[in-house]
Amino acid sequence: MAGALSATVYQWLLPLTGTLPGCPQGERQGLLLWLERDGKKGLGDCAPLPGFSVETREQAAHSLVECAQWLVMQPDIERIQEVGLLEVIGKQPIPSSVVFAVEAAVKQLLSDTPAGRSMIPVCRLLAGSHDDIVQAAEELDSETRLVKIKVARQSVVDEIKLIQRLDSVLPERVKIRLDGNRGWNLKDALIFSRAIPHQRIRFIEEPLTDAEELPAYAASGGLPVALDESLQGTQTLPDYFTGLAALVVKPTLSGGVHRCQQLADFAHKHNLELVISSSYESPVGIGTLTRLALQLAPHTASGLDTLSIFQENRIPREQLHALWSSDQP
Ligand code: OSB
Ligand code: MG
Repeated sequence: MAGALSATVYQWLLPLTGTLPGCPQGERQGLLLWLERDGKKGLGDCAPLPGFSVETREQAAHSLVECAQWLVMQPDIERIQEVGLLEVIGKQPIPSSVVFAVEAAVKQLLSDTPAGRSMIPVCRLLAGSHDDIVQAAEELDSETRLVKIKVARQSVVDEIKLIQRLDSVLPERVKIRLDGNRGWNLKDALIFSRAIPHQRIRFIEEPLTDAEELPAYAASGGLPVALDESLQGTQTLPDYFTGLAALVVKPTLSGGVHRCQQLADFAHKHNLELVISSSYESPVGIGTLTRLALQLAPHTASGLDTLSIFQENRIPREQLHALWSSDQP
């Protein structure tokens, strides 16, 4: 017989080395679900990202406390691990970041492997002005084999020039992942794609404002396509099309751990790369994502370089402030 489950919901605030859009200057805030049972613990990070998450942190906090109160009365949390939180709780709408935190905490509590640090290949994020990006590319360490660049932010001509400059400075071994964040129409995406060296590019994430045109883009000489935004805000699986190369799964934004496993099955079935990616979660959330990547896609570079904007790679205990606890109801 398992002992009683205790749960605490904390708020955290961590210093960054820069500032994220929509976040207080130099800071990132989020929530943490802390479960304990029979001397084992399970932690789940809940960090809605302003500008990307539909839920606010206040809405997530309210929902996470409700879930924690519900969880400590559940006799069978194993079932959450098997079928996912939404199935067990009865399909009421729960924000994605909250589903992620609950499923992550339950999964860690029920796992037998200790939460040690493991190595997985990481794709380096190169950001800033085009000059900053080129300079960072010139100074890459010898381990790096993949870099990620955001495009569709400046004129098509300037974005083409950036990729051509990168192609000339990057060592042969380094490939590029591009991310358009739905910034282009079909015509501009194709002008861009036809003007850059394809052998350098692994894939482009979501180049098009209208994602329904992605199959046409791929069929007209576009780059291999990865889905990211298309996987969010829905429970259904994407439609496969020729030219689809990868799924970029951000469990905080795309519905949690169980949904991530379903998307991993889809990726496997269609021979797609699965990239476990982050949305500026705390070091605890990055730990969950690292273990997921190790389990589901150990040989694919994950998108977890967001951690490098945090000043520390742990949450100091004094940065945790309890919002609710089953021990002091
Ligand atoms: O557009 O892929 C994005 C992080 C937060 C929000 C959106 C995105 C990202 C990343 C994560 O790019 C890093 C990565 O995927 O390599
Ligand atoms: Mg993306």
